[in-house]
Amino acid sequence: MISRRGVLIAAGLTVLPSRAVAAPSIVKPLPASDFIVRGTNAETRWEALRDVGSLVPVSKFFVRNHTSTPVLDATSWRLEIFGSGVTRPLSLSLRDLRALPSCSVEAVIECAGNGRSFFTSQQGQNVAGTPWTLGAVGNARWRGVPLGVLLRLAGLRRSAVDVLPAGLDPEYVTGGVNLGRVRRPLPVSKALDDVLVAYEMNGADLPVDHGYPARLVVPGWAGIASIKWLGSLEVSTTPLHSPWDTDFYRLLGPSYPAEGTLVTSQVTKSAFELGWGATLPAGRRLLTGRAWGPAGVRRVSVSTDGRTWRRATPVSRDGWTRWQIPWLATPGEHVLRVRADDQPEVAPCNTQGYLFGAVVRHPVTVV
Ligand SMILES: Nc1nc2c(c(=O)[nH]1)N[C@H]1C(S)=C(S)[C@@H](COP(=O)(O)O)O[C@H]1N2
Ligand SMILES: [Mo]
Repeated sequence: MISRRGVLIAAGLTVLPSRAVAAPSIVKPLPASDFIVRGTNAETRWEALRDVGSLVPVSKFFVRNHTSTPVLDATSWRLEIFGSGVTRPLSLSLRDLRALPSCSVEAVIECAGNGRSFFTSQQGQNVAGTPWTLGAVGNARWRGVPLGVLLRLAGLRRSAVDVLPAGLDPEYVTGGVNLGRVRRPLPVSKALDDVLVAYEMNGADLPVDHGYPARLVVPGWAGIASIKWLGSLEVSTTPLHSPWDTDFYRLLGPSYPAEGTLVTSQVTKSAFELGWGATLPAGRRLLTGRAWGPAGVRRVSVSTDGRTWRRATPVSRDGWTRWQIPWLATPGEHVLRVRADDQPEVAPCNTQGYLFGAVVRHPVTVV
């Protein structure tokens, strides 16, 4: 007797472990030791990064899907570049893309809503959206073609102002309204600066959940800019818009102008490589964590007593800064705090809970 699993394997199909059922929108396994599943998304558990180097392996990298991961056929995939901002529209196959000059960068991708739940738990504010803790962030090495190379190949006009990348995942329907493909305009100035059309993550083909066969990587900017499953790039001499810049990813609320403020760069953050409310044995311990920001991080300080701050030691500084600091842990309840550069104690509130950059109060119990 050959099992159904055996038949599928014989047919060359991947059989997913049953655990993946928790988020049918995501293909890779999401073991509970590494991820917290939140609807169509999964955030990385910080304790799962404790013994991990600078690069987050795909098996632990967070996933943010508006709908679900599409499994695209790379042989028929094309990237279309068109619009009033180019003189030579292009239709590239994956082979064409791979034949172009490439470069490799280590860069953090972080959801603009990372840390959103702390607006409520630390500041008592109501915000809408996925209640991430701090795990909607990851650092990887990406290889791909600089977007500027592609735009110039397509005959970029000097008058071009915006590029609108669109994904090939299912159209996004919310509140009964179909908003179409996930897409968000990017100014030509950023497109020509450091953006990649990436086809590799950590030295291997992009995994399906992270945009196979190609995605944008927009260093320092909110994760929404890094469009996955890239299918087209419209280039325009007039400003382009989508609900992802007119409605979502805008800072709205009493302290902002009525039309809101566009989210572009991320804000500086830091985290301990510890579970929330972790139990630790008393004695000499090494606290470890990471800190990151759109222009890197200079200083990391840690407070273990609710009052004083001590400077942590950087361990590596690549896409993000890994740091460590010794702590003599005494039995009882403690609140640990880490602050990178000028992280404030309070984050300015916005109704959709973006860019929570305040110092997080991390509870632990020492026994
Ligand atoms: N096509 C497409 N691209 C997308 C998204 C999406 O749902 N569809 N989500 C965006 C958001 S909001 C984030 S934070 C990042 C997450 O990237 P990751 O899933 O590879 O971690 O992808 C961005 N690119
Ligand atoms: Mo995001």
